[in-house]
Amino acid sequence: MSFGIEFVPGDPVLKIAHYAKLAEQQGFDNVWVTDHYNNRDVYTTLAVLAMNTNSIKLGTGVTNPYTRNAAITASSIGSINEISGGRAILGLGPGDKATFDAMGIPWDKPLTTTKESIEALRGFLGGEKVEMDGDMIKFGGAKMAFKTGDVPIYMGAQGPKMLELAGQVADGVLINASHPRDFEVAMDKIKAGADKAGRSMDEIDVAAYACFSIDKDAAKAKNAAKVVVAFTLQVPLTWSLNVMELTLQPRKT
Ligand code: F42
Repeated sequence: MSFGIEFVPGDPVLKIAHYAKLAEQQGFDNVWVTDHYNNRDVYTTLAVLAMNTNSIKLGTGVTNPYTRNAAITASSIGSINEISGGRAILGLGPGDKATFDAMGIPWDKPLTTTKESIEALRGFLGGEKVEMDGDMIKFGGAKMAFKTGDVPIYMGAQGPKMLELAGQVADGVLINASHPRDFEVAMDKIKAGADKAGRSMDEIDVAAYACFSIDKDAAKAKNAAKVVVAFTLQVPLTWSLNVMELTLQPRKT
């Protein structure tokens, strides 16, 4: 089993770099940085983390296909992969309606948009010229002008269809839940997707993205976590605490 930790760049980037260094020293395998328009930029943060760490993997945890075109995402994560010496992971999820309403961006067909974006991203990260005429995503022959490397793509998913899609197309899944029963149900959905696509579950790194909270005072720690759990149950709008991820499957990356 391996461990990761998520940081929200609501904190200054250099503070997160310090925490990421500590996480690396303590043996964590992954650092994930969230992507919300109202926090520090995810790729700027990951670039600073790349320069301040040596071995820990660095992921968007997660970015979305609405605020960033897939070609821009490929360029950004490819740059992080280059700077970090091949340590990048691309976490992608559709985000949530409330956030995009606030930004004036239509949040249509999140599942289809995620699916088609991953298809385009696989092309870009594989060095292909991407021509696509999907329902939501279209490309007329775009191509990266540098080698991004074959960055693994993880999906943020909780819904049954999203989990099934992850089983079909993703290298990993970040499941934002805490109860063991949630993960049992989720694993069944992921497996159904994997079966449909003729994939083995060994090809998919499944991570429990569970909230944790630490304080010398147990009541204070619990209260701080309640806020995050409430948001997660309602809409994952903003996460003010760190999230720990542990893999439920043997890790491939
Ligand atoms: N969101 C962020 O904005 N920033 C983050 O940093 C972030 C981190 C993160 C980490 C882990 C994680 O698991 C999620 C994270 N999220 C973050 C949230 C993430 O972006 C997604 O919003 C979330 O994981 C997706 O939630 P969900 O799996 O419940 O999917 C939603 C979209 C849903 O409704 N799914 C349905 C389902 O059954 O799975 C499918 C809906 C569907 O089929 N829609 C059709 C379609 O084509 O899209 C259209 C149907 C119609 O009637 O039009």
